Amino acid sequence: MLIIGIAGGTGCGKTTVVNQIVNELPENEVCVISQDSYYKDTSHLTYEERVQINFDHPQSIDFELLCNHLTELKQGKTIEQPVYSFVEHNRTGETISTKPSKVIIVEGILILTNPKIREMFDIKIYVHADSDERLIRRLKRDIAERGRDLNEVLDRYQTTLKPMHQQFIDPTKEYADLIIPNNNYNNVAIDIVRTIVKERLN
Ligand code: UZR
Ligand code: MG
Repeated sequence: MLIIGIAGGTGCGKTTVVNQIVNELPENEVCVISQDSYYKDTSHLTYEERVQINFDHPQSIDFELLCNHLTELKQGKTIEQPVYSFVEHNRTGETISTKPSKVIIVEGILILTNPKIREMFDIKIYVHADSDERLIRRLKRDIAERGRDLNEVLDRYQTTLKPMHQQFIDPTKEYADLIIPNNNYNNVAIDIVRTIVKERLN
C-alpha cells in the first residue's frame, strides 16, 4: 500500500492534480480521501454558529478520526468516510464505504500540519500556486459552486484564508518530498508522480 499526502493552499489545484494522478490508475487500485470529509462534527452548533468557524485552522479538523481511518485501511479494513456539506458546514450523516486499495491519496490544505498524519504518508506532495492565482480560482469556484458572493469571498480571504495560509499551510512545504509549481498545468510534474506511483505498484 502506498499512501500519498497532497497539500497546498486553497485554489492551488490540488483536486486537479489528484484527478490527473487517479485517472491513470485502475479504478479498484486507488482511493481518494479528502480532508473535507474530516471537518469536526458540528451538529451541536446552530447554522449561525457554524458559519463563524475558522475552517482554515488545524483545530477544525478531526485528525483523530482521519488517523484511525488510515490505520484501519492499512490493516485492510473498509472505512465509512463521512460526507460533508459545504452548504450546511456540517457532516450530512451519510458515509461512503471506502475499501482499502493499493494507492491511497489524502488531499487537503491542512493535512501536513499534523505530525501523526505526516508519518503515515509514504510520499508528501505540496502543490504551490501564487496567492493571486489561488484567490482568482477560489473566487470563481465559490461563486460558481458554493453559492457565495464576491464580497463574502474577499472578506473571508483577507480575514481568515490569508493569515491561516501564512501561519499554518505555507510552512508545511518544509515537510514535502516534492513541491509542484502549479500556476499553470504542470504535466511534467504529474508524469513524474505517475511514474513513481506505477513503479511502487509493480
Ligand atoms: P480547498 N470550507 C468552506 O468553505 N466551508 C466549510 O464548511 C468547510 C470548509 C472551505 C475552507 C477552506 N474555508 O478554505 C476550503 N472556508 O474549504 C478548503 N471558509 O478547500 O482546498 O478545496 O480550497
Ligand atoms: Mg479541493
